[in-house]
Amino acid sequence: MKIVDAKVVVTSPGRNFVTLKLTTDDGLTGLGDATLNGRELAVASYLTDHVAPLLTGLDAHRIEDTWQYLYRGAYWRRGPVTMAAVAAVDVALWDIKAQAAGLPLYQLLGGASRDRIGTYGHANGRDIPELLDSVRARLAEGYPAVRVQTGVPGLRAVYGVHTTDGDGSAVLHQQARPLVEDWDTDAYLRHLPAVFEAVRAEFGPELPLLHDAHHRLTPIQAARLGRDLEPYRPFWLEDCTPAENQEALRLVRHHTTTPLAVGEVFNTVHDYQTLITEQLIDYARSAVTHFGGVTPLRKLFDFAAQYQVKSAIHGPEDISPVGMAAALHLDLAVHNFGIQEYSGHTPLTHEVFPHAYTFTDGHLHPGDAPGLGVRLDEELAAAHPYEAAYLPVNRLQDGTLHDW
Ligand code: GCO
Ligand code: MG
Repeated sequence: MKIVDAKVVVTSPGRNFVTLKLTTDDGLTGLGDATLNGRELAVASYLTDHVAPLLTGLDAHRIEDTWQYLYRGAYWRRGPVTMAAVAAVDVALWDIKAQAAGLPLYQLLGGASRDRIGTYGHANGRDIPELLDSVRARLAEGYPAVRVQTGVPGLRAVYGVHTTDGDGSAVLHQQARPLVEDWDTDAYLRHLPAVFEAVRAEFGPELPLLHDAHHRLTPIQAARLGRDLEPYRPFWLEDCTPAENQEALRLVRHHTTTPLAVGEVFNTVHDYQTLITEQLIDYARSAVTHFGGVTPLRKLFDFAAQYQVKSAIHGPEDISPVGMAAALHLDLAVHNFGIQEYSGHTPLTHEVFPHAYTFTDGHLHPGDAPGLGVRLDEELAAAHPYEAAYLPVNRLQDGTLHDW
C-alpha cells in the first residue's frame, strides 16, 4: 500500500487548523492534525515544502520507520514546528492502517482499557460570582471535573477570562496582533486561595477542581501556591513554572502535596526525562498533535506508567477534531489514563470535520468507525480560509514581558 498523495489544508472555521491528508494507491485516505496555534503557516510549509515530497512512494504500513525517517532523518530534531508536522504524518498513517484493518484505531493500540473517557471543562470568570456561574454551566453540561480560572483584582486582562462568552480565549485568538495582557504574581498568589475557598464553599468537597498557572511562577512562588491550595484538595496545579527547566519542579515537589501537571508545550520524551524518573509530576499533558503523533505519545505513557504518572492529553479548542480523535483512541487504550481536557469546538468546526467521537454525560468516546473516525469536508474548509491570529502576550505592570 503506497502513499500517492500528501495534501495540506489550512482552514479557519472560527479559528485556524492545519490538516494533512494522505492518499494511498488503493484509495484510502488518512488525516493528521498539524495545528500550532499562532504559527500555523510554518507547519504548513514544513509539510508542503519538506515532508510531502518525501512521502510519495513510501509504504503506508511502515509507520514506525516513517516516523524515524522524519525524526532522525531530518538531523534537526525536535521543536514544535517539526514535531507537529511529524505528528500529522504519523496520525494520518495510523488512520489509514486502522481503516485498512476495518477497525477503530484504539483496537490496534491494544483495545479499550475502559468504557468511557472522563473529562474536565473550563470555567472562567472575571470575578468570583461570574466564575461560580461558569462552574454551574459546566456542571449542567455534564462535566465531571472543572478547571477554574479567574481575573485578579487590579489586573485588566488575564488569559481567557476577560470576556463574557464563557471561554474568552476563543475571542483572544482572533487578534491579528498579539493582545497585550497584564500580570502581577503577588496579586494572583493572594487572590487564588480565596477563589478556591469560594468554589469549595459553593460546590462541596467532591468536585475535582483544576487550575492552570500558565508557566508564570518561580519555583518558590509555585511551592507557596501549592501549599496554600492544599486545604482545598485541587485535582492538580498545571504548568506552575516555565517549561524549559525540569529541575525547577524538584523544589516545588519538596514543599507541596498538591498534584502537578505539565507537558502541553513539550514535544519529545526528553522534555520529561527528569520529571518522570524523579517522579516530580503526576500528569503528563502532551497533545498527540505537538508530540510527534500517536507513536511517541504511546511510548511516553508506557514509560510514565512505570513511575505512576498518568495521562492528561491537552485538549483545548486549538487542537482540531482530528487531533482530538487521535487523543481519544489513546485515552481509551492506555492503562494509565488520568483525565482528558475537552473544550469542544464551534458548530462550524464540527461541520468541517464530521466525526464519530461523542461527548455524553461529561464523557468522551472515540466511536467505532474504522480508523480515526474523522473526515474533512474540503469544500467547506476552502470556504473558510486562514486568518492571521496570535496568542496574547503578557506584561508586568512596569511593561516587562513576562512568562506564560
Ligand atoms: C490549556 C492551555 C491552552 C493553551 C492553548 C495555547 O491548558 O488548555 O493552556 O489554553 O494556552 O492551547 O495554544
Ligand atoms: Mg494549560
